[in-house]
Amino acid sequence: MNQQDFDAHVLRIKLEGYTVLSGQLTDKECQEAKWQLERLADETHDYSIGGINNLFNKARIFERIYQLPDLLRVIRYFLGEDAVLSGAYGSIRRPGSSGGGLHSDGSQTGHNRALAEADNDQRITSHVLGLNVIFCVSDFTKTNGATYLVPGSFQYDSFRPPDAPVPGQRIVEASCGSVLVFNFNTWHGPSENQSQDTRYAVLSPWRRQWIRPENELSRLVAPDVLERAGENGKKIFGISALPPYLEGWQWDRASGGPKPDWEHLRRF
Ligand SMILES: O=C(O)CCC(=O)C(=O)O
Repeated sequence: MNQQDFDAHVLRIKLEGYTVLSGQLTDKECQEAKWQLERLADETHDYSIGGINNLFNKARIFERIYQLPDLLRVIRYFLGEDAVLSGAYGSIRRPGSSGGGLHSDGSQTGHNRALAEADNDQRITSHVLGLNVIFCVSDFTKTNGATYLVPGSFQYDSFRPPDAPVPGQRIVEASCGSVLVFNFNTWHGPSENQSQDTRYAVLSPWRRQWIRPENELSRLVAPDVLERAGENGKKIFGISALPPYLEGWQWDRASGGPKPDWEHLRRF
């Protein structure tokens, strides 16, 4: 991505709360991802978002979600060099799937989980604390259940969206292989699938390293997956962000564990 394109994506996220990076996955990769999502759904018989989770551990194709330099550049611009992946979910929306309500993220483990009484129902909007990254594994169209969102809503300080339809809400259309990136304070949701086609996606939320992730990926990531991710993986899976459970001088921050002399104190 050249500097001009990068600047345009950054500006869109700053102004509207979202952007679309096209051509991040090839058609062949999308086909493989679809096939793997169907396989996993068959195995678990669970089509809910929680049903197909931690995808990077389940097929090599899903390791691509944190290997794309243009995407990482945008994520790290907003969330810092040590931004962490917070989950990797599969989403299969069959013809006839009803739409989901507008919501913002961060309400399970993040900054919107339990606002304090003194917050007066106002969420933090001054900085980008998290980005949701949705891989369009099939085309996202006006009728097949594509994500809809309210541009600019990330700036609105109320945690609760007004009743739908909210003025300005729009369905994001994007071709297969594109990635929708949005500030997780942006009100969004899946739209109704009125088409004859299934909509496939991979949802991969990212957070600042000091925000609790949706899943403790530093513990969940499989050793071979982490190994393949190399040095970058320690940041992405939050390993270098782990708070020490030993004294600071006994702790190796980069590897998220005891220094060699204190290996016998490692907790598993
Ligand atoms: O599946 C979609 O289009 C939206 C997903 C969503 O609402 C979320 O990730 O919070």
